Amino acid sequence: ADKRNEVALKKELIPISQLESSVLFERDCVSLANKLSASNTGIIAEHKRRSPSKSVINQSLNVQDVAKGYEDAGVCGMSVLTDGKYFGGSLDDLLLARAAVQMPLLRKEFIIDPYQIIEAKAFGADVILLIAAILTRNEIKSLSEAAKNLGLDVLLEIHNEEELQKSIMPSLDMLGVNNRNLKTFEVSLDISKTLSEKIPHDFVKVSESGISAIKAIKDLQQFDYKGFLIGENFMKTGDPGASAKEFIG
Ligand code: IGP
Repeated sequence: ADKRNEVALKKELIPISQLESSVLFERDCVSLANKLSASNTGIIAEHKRRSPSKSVINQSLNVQDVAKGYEDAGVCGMSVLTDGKYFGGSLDDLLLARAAVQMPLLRKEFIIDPYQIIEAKAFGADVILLIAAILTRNEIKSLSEAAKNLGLDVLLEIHNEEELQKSIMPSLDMLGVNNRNLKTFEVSLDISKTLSEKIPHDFVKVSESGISAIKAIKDLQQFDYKGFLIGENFMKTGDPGASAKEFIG
């Protein structure tokens, strides 16, 4: 509910007509789901300056360099946090990353309004995140369909079976299991392992958060995961691209 008020109160929104006439709005999106399906490593590397659980992670690097480093390392895609309040990100970060690389970009944001999806597309995203914990089934349906109509991929994030059952629908491309409990910040890869068999096979499975070793990826691949969303483990080093490269070989 907090987030809803924030979006509603946000001043000086760019008019939709202006977003829709931007150059990037015409760009053909690159499918992250397809890239993950075709990859042996499946890394989605995140740009994350700080977080509520860890406070400062890395405030000194610029987003273009991080994006280029990740792309050179051979990751499948990049997640760009655009939330300012909790993560210190912005839509400018997304735009700067877009100008630097060709790979699919995920707009990492608390999306609750179709306006944010139009914004995502106009600022260069290929994929949006929807979080089951903060949306009703009807909202997930209308938001995911709006994204599909713009050619964007949809990653739906869940943390338990109830959220999964509530969310299953054909307008989703990827199902992401967040290993971190957003309320307690507790992290366990067992969440991904337990939920894996409940997720229908037609969705590309992504494991999110708390991944800090190649061994963890190998384990999760046994549970049918194709994508691995990694932020802190790469961002906490001086050279996130080089850290990602170690995971890809
Ligand atoms: C990355 P980590 O532990 O590798 O830094 O996690 C990503 O999964 C995490 O940032 C995340 C997130 C979110 C952030 C997952 N879901 C929803 C904000 C909102």
